[in-house]
Amino acid sequence: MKVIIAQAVLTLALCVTSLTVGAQNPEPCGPVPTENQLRWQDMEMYAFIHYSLNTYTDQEWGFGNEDPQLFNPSDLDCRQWARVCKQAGMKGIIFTAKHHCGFCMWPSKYTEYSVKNSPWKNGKGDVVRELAEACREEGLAFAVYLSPWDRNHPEYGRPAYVTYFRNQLRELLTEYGEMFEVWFDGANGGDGWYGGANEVRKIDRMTYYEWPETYRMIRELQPQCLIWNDGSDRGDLRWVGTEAGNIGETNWSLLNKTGDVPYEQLHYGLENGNVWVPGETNTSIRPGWFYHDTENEHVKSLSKLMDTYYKSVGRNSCLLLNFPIAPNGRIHPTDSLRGIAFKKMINEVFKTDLAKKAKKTITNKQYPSTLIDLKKPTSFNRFVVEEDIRYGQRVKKFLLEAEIDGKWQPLKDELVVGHDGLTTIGHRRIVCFPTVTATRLRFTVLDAKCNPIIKRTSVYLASELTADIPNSGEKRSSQLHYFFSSPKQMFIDWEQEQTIASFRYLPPQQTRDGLVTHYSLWASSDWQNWQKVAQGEFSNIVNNPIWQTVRFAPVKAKILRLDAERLAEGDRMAFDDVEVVTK
Ligand code: FUL
Repeated sequence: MKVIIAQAVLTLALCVTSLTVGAQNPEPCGPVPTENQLRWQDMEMYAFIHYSLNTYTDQEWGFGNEDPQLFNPSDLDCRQWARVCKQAGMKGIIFTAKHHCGFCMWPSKYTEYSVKNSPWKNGKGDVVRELAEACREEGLAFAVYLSPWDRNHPEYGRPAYVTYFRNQLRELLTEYGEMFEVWFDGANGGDGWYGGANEVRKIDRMTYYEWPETYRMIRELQPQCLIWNDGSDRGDLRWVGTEAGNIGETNWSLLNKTGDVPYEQLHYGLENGNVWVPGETNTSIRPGWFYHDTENEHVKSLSKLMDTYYKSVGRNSCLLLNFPIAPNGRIHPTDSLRGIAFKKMINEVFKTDLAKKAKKTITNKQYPSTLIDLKKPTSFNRFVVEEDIRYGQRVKKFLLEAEIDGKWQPLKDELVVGHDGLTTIGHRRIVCFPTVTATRLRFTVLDAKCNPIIKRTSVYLASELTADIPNSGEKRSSQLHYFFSSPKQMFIDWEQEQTIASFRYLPPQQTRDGLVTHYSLWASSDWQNWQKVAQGEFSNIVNNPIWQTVRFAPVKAKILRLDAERLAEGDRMAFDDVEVVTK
């Protein structure tokens, strides 16, 4: 074994000489990735698929009492999902085998709340199996999302549920072939149906699920499988603290093995952390995770997807991109076309490395540096650099310069605000900047934890994306007259009676303070008599603060009142915008 390692190190030292700046140091520099994590990093992009009863109730979080009879797709086709994902450049699929509502997309022998009690295929269907097989046929890796929070199960919150959860996981890990990842969502809003109890159940997310025991079982049953977990015990991958589709420009693949992980560490990692836990950037191709007809116009634009790519894969992360399934059982054509266009655009941008034949000269005077001579004036706007992370993540700060009209000019990352953005590198860093024309450019490592081991420097010219479809409409648009009578009660009034059929709420985008998670809506025409028109929760609003739409039976009224029943934080309701659809 020792000999093999020594040979590997020697080979590395020889083949990276021309691209390595600084003295060779194949000794690991701090924590290093496992084989599984290295394989994961190479996947770069893989898909999420959200599909459950929510698809038929137009919800993001089911309460747990939704009727299995609602699950009856006319045209469910897992092969279509797999084909679309493959053509969109995804290397695998993570499927919501069970979302928070508890409904199982496979006929689990541990519950009646599953596809086996739905009309689809007369209760003989198994979505997990169909998808696992479709993935194998397309050469895609397969994985499952199994929500620890279960709003259906009567025992949720008690020890018996943990056994149930583990039994389900064992079922999935033993009967559906190899999985590359298991996804344990940390979301928990407390309330649920819970077998009819209809109450709030609080758990201690650090201890309740007994993760060490579950991890042991996963490692034993599927040693290649990665564990994603955003609560308590450290898994192999971490959440990045947002569902907007970006990770920090500074992104260390490290955390500490124990202790809390605040937002900054999720997003930026921890420079001197003692364990390798890289960030996986998850986002949806639409505003929500589940399919909603109202979002058909808000599928992410190509430029938004490219921006997401640069801010995930281009920042030492992998991209987990969600494709929701429409009620007919297929990925909607808008999403599939956009996904495929996205992959084509990535191929287009990274087709020709303009520095492939360049002369690269490495110097190590004050700082280790690579001079890239392109031999003739060349236009470019993307720079790609990679460290050999098998030996740890090292670079803390670098400088990129182009020689324009005889003068060295610094280039900065145009996707970063406030500083030049040239900090960590890791597996891959893509620096985007406005097009420059130059013959020579220079890459210099200004600060590193150990001698840097750089395995790639490349230069590209991306075409500009101009004609684009506007994204998700998350901007202020309201012309309504609204005012407050208390910090938790908002009124919207009109001169005359209106027929009102829906209300929309855009939560504050930069803070959780005042964000409404539970609401009731009331209508009146005389300020005296109020009719309740809707009540509920804005599911997942904390992690994904997008427009929330509440539809109700049309009502004639002069005033609409929003009561904030519960706030995520603070005691004063906040909003970025509200909208009311009147007829
Ligand atoms: C969140 C969940 O609450 C959402 O519904 C979705 O599954 C997303 C990927 O993770 O935390």
